[in-house]
Amino acid sequence: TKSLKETIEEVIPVKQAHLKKLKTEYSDTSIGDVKVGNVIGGMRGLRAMLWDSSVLDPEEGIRFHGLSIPDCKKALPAAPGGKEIIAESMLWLLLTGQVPSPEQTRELSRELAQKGNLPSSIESLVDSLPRTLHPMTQLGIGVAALNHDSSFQAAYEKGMKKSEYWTHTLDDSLNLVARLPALAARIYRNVYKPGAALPEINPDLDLVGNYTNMLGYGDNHDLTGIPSTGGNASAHTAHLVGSTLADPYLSYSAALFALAGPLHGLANQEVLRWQLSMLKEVGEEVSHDTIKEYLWKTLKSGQVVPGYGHGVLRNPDPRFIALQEFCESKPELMNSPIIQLVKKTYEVAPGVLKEHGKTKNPYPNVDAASGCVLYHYGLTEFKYYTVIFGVSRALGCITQLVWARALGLPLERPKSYSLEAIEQLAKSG
Ligand code: FAM
Repeated sequence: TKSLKETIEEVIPVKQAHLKKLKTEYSDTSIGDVKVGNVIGGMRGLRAMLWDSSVLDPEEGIRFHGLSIPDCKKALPAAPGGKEIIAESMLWLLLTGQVPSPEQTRELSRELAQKGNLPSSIESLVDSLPRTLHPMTQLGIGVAALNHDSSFQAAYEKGMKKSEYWTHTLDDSLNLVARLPALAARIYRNVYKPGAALPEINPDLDLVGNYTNMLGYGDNHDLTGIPSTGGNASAHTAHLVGSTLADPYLSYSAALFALAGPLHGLANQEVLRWQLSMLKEVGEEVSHDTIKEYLWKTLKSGQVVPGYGHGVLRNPDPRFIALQEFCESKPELMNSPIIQLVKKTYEVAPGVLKEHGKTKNPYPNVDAASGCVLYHYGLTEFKYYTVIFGVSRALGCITQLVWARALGLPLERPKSYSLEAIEQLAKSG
């Protein structure tokens, strides 16, 4: 069976030829207008970014190389003893566009486990951070510092050829993904369980199994996340920083700091805070009416309803639906008051948000449910939730970094204009 690197190597000439065709045949063809609304509206709707491994459709949600999340669940090898997609098979699909065999997936698990230990200098660095520093800040610092051993940076200093960029980017990227569980688990231990022993990486476990084991939850794949990719703030940040030829560690640490914003990844922490304060206020006997009242209270106080709305999607997020289905398949989850509350809120919130009339998408996004599942499993430290999101999201971001280097994509540099200049352009255009 072919290794991951050999499989990518085979796909590269096909993709390079495709890019060349686009360049020669269509470089001057327009695929959309730029409206003033796009420029002052955070570039929403602008068709301005090449991201090969996934496409987000406003109606049906994300597809990875053409496969929807339900397709992926059917096609991709599952985690040992479970039904959920194993992270390694998703990583393989993202990087190659191909579904791996169970053997290839296992081999990748072994490779990642073998590379998973943190260098001792990084352990000391993370251990020296104050416990009160937000875990996301700690994760970003740790990931950036891993570039101490960047293969890309070392090869660049020696003067590598452009055609070799992708192999070093792949090496760094796999090292990064491999080390994230140990780094993220160490941060959890330091902040919430100081002095507790930290299990070693187990070479027989897969990436998520090792992560949950080091967090102290055994080999529990129920805590697995689904990675997401595309033009969202964190993925875009990784792409932008990577385009400067910063190595994958620096690029992904920048992405993590974008993910740490409350309108983005921090929303899962915010959802739980919000749902728990609802539970406290209305008691456990919640009804649709009391939830409605609480939703209006949030909106009238000028706050957003966390976990609802999306920059692109215009339907319930399929990742939210997948999590709902996952909860429905487990009776103990369906009995959990917090999961019941998420479900009931979903039955009411779209109606309230439609009546409120501001958000273009009144439906839940992935964060409406993810934190609540973790809470149910006993991981009650909200500030840590975005770290878990940051571990799973790496798969999508590093994939694009490898492909950007394999395709020789250039430095990103959109043209910016002042208010005055935009008005002049609008008047003359
Ligand atoms: N509750 C109340 N108002 C909302 C809202 C919500 N959940 N979502 C959007 N709006 C408002 C928004 O603030 C804006 O108001 P103004 O015109 O006063 O500025 C208006 O509706 C139009 O916004 P939009 O075009 O529908 O959404 P955007 O593309 O600007 O923003 C989000 C998208 C995700 C930032 C926004 O929906 C939001 O703030 N949601 C709550 C926070 C959240 O759940 N974020 C997580 C997103 C998730 F996908 C992720 O990144 N992990």
